[in-house]
Amino acid sequence: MNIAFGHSNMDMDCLGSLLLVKKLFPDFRLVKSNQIHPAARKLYNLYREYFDFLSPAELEQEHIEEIIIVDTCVFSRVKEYFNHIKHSDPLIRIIDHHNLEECDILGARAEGRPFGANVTYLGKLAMGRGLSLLPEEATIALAGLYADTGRLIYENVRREDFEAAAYLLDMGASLKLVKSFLESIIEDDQILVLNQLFLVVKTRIIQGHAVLVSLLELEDNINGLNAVVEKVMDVENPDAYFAFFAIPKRRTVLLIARSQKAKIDLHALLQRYGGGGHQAAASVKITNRSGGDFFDEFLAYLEASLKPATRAQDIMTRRVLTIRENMTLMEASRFLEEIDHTGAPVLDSRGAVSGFLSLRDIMKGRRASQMHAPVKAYMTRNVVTSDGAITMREVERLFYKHHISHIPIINPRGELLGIVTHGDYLAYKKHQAASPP
Ligand SMILES: [Mn+2]
Repeated sequence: MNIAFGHSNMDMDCLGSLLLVKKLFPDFRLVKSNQIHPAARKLYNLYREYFDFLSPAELEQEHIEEIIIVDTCVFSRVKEYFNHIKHSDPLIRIIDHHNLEECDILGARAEGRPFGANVTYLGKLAMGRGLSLLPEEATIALAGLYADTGRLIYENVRREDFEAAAYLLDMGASLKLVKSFLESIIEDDQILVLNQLFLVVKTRIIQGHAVLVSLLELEDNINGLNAVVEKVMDVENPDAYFAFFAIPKRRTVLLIARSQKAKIDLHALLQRYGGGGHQAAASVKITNRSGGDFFDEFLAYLEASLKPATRAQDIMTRRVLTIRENMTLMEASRFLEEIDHTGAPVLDSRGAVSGFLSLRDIMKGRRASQMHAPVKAYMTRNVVTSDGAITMREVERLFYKHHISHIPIINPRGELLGIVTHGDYLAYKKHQAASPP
């Protein structure tokens, strides 16, 4: 017999991969993990007949010739199946999108590419063979692809993920159904906790970062708390969120943390307490401590260990080309054209910022045939300036609030130190984002 299985606690990418294996290699039977990830249970329950799964216990009497393992290459994550494989020396083929160097399954032949989803590699194989899928099969596979790529927006996404998604859509995948499977908050107790969290979350500014924190007491563990924390994160959009759940009955405190900034490395932070995960998502369970006690200690630890947030002075352009108040509009216009800028700060005779002149201001002068008038007659006088210590959040707020694209950064004497433009801000945003797990 030939069999295929994925990692324990099967998620949607794992299920989607298995379904494509069944289509690509019809002489392989799929084996079901004893555990299905809470986020994948709805999909599994509605489509279980499309998998025609064996249970691991059904392998006991079988002689296994070949095995395909999907979505993992780590032995501990497939141990539950091997415990039931007897009197066999199977060939093992691994199809995985994780780091194949971590593979510790002896004698296995590993293949795969670092695509956002494992479904993508198998989807590309199916495309290559001109294989047709039923709309239901395409829906299952696309749900897996979307789940692992955050709907094609995570940084792990490659062009192949889009190609495989396009193929699955061609095969009739239903985006409406996929969307419903991706909804992670489905249980009543999740919704209850979600509402409670919105009442207790607080934003603290720690080393310039907007850090959301909450401490909530729960009667007992509930499933899918991660999804609830992520929902709050989505709505509140802090730099990081530390959600503490105290469960007195079990004498435990659970800390679930999420970060949107590369500077806040949760895996590193939580290691001190024996927890971990990824840079952007990590958790830890503490026993025999009260919630309030651990909460206070952890916040003090954050205060002492977070790296300071990026400030305007860290990203500003320092060599700023400026215009003097007594230049004529004509001279200023030629100057802007020469330096290829749409505007520049204007300095008075003492070198302090007194205004800002943009191409639009010059247009007004041109229409009034006043190109020989001094700049100070047409410049914008109420310039929004700032000191260099403002955070990126404040920079963003100033751009939107005042509809401006430049923020001159000045010292207390009004002298120009630099300027923050949309370009500076976007370059920062592009590189500071935290990588998803
Ligand atoms: Mn995966």
